[in-house]
Amino acid sequence: MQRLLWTLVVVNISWALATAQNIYQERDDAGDLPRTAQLVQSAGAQGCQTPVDQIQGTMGENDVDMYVICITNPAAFSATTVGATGWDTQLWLFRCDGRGVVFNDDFGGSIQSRIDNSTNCLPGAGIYLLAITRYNRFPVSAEGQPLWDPLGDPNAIRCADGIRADQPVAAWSGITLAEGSYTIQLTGAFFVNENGCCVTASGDVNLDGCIDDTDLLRVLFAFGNEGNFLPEDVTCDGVVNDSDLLRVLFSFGQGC
Ligand SMILES: [Ca+2]
Ligand SMILES: [Ca+2]
Ligand SMILES: [Ca+2]
Ligand SMILES: [Ca+2]
Repeated sequence: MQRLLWTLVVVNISWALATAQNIYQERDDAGDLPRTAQLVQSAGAQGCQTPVDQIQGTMGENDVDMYVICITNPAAFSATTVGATGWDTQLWLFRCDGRGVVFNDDFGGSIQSRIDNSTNCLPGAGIYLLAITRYNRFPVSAEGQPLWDPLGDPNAIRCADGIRADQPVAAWSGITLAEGSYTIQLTGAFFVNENGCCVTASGDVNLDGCIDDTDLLRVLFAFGNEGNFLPEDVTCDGVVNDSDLLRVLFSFGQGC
């Protein structure tokens, strides 16, 4: 009898664990560009290991909410507002450097959205930026040109196919009304750590687990380079300079 009781307890606990949802709630207002995107982070959650099942937030007027998430297996990834959000959403995925990856406006006959890797747009595992907007607010390059073709099929799940698909998002165009709350359901998405997109913050430029002369050389050869989230820019301030060199030097030998 006692054994049966224990079995029941264990079964109940496993059931509770299996159905528990890891929900991330937007804090204040998530930003709309890579530099201001909100880290999907939680006390007790491990970067790229603890799954996040849902993101909940609020959409204001002309709003864009961008979140930093980890995707370890592109084939397992999906993000959708279908059946979970009541208004005309759009979902966008970007690389950390701001270039467009995949987008959907209206999925499966609804006005809500779903993105996944069914169209093979994701270049691989890594840290990504997931953004939600209301229709019709869309990302543009520094010259104001769209990253996705505005005349493309709104029902399709599309890789960046606009005139400036090769450029990072610099701003958003289009005016939208406030819409209130939303829920994005996720699969194959994980929390990130405090470094977010700055994956080489430890000084391990080539991500081989050891900080050594290879990393030092990478920084030296990239010295003076500017851009978003360059691996050699271990401080992630947009430029490779002596601060990056110092960080690698101070961590030299770690993990080797
Ligand atoms: Ca926002
Ligand atoms: Ca839509
Ligand atoms: Ca290394
Ligand atoms: Ca730097």
